[in-house]
Amino acid sequence: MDAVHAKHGVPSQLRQCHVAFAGDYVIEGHVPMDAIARLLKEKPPVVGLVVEGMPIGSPGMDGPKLQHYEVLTFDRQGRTSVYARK
Ligand SMILES: [Cu+2]
Repeated sequence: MDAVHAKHGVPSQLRQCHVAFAGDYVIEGHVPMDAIARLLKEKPPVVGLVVEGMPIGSPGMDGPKLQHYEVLTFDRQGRTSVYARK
């Protein structure tokens, strides 16, 4: 996994348990589809999107109590910015 992350420019502190690719973007962690669709439409100059941790209520993380979480964009330097709040 580390090699995959390094190859695609994902800063080490943002690496999650799941990684996916959408177009030229890296999707780290449990990122919802609507955020990915928006990313592919808007094409911001970032490496990709990340959801840190494993929030309950994010895709693939069903649970009794929804947890609010943020979808962040990130760049190669590890700078993040909030892209969506869930
Ligand atoms: Cu996970």
